[in-house]
Amino acid sequence: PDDSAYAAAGVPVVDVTTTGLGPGPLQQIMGLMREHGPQLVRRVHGRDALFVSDLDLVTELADESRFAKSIGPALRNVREFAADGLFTAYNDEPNWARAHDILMPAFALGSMRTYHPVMYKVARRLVESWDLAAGDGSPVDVPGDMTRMTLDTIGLAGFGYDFASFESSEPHPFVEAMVRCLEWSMKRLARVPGGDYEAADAAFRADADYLAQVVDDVISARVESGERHTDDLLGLMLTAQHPRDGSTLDTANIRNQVITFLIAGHETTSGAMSFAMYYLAKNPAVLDLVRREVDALWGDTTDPEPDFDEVGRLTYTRQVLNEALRLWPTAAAFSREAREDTLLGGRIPLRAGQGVTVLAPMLHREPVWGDNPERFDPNRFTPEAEAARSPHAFKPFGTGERACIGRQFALHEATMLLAMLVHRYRLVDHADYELSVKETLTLKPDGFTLTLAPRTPADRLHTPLPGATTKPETD
Ligand code: FDE
Repeated sequence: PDDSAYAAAGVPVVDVTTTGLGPGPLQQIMGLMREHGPQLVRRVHGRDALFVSDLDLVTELADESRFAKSIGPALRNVREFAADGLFTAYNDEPNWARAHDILMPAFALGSMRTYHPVMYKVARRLVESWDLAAGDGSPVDVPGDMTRMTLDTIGLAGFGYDFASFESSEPHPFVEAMVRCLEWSMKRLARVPGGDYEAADAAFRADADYLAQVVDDVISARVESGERHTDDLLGLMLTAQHPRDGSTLDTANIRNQVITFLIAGHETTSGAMSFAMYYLAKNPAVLDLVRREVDALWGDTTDPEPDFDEVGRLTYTRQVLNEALRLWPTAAAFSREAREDTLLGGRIPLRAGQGVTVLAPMLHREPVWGDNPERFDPNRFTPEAEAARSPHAFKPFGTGERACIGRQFALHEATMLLAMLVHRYRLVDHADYELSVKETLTLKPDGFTLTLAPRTPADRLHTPLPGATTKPETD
């Protein structure tokens, strides 16, 4: 549509060419939406992108009969290194459906039982490293360590490969290369016509080649071991046949899937845990309720080993994660495209194939969330509150058939770790941290550190709350 069509539909066009997209393109759009409302076109160097966040339009976009996932400009850039992996495959690429059908069982809730022991083992690595810091009072790098943990977890649980991230004070080179690839994908969106990007592109190529090489090592380690697991992702990819047509994944596609899972499975999850830790450190009353929940389960056990079912009982801890994902959904935007020419909201003209991007952080601050959407309040996720709210008001995992396949995986891993940390440590906001959100396509609290002190048995003596121990008071 041209400007007059947008004007007729009441959609402001905001040209940011003079300022550029800056270091935080998503936060820039959040700012623009606060100023101009929940639908707008961002124009940069003549390139237009339509963003929406109002509940009505997002509800409409979730209708799979009219809309489908769109591989927009950002994901097209990610395709340069993840190709036809699940996240970046086009809807009609045969490898999407093939891989989706083959891998779905590996992400069903029941499969989490298989991954649970590995998740626990890696969580212990983080705890051991944090115990040292608690011992000498040195600060821990929260997002850095969360990223170590999630990379090791997806590596081991998905592919039987150990990145051993806690053995080094630097992030694993795979993580550094991957973050640079994501940054390249993001910065490429802001390119100026006629600019010289040769050096940036060459550096990107080198990083992408390195990622591919690590992944080839992961795959060949498995193949050479001669083991025929079928209970992890790699095992399934190497052996499983499509349930209907018996086809298998080809080698190139397996490589793309491994890259995809290593990327999708760790940056987003570590960001979510980091934001949750941030809000716990800043909200003593919420922290106290999580403590009651974990203490009710584990009491004074020094080294509780959560079992699979216990993680399912950590309902308040899970609410804390959801609330952190509401305010800062770490995969903050997803795009939809019209299947046919249509009018969105009865007025915004969209051509078939034209993309619209949903900005989840602003959807998550819509009026449906009440008067004070900035307030961190896990009670927004009690079962009653959830039942009373549209399912489209909360979309940290995307929507429809292309929604996040790793949701249960991420939530299980994150809930267990948060509970273990809260049970074990007092969290000290020693630097009086002020939130600054770093964007590398995904979101993270930048430079967030805590100091820790071990909790004592005396810390665990709670005055019982009236009623159920894990039921928070409402205010
Ligand atoms: C997916 C996803 C999504 C969608 C996107 C679009 O639509 O475009 C989202 C939003 C997400 N995802 C989010 C998230 C968050 C978190 C924390 C996560 N996520 C996690 C995870 C883990 C893992 C392993 C994963 N994740 C994975 C994944 C995949 C593979 C995908 C693609 C799917 C299809 O089929 O398409 C996703 N994820 Fe996620």
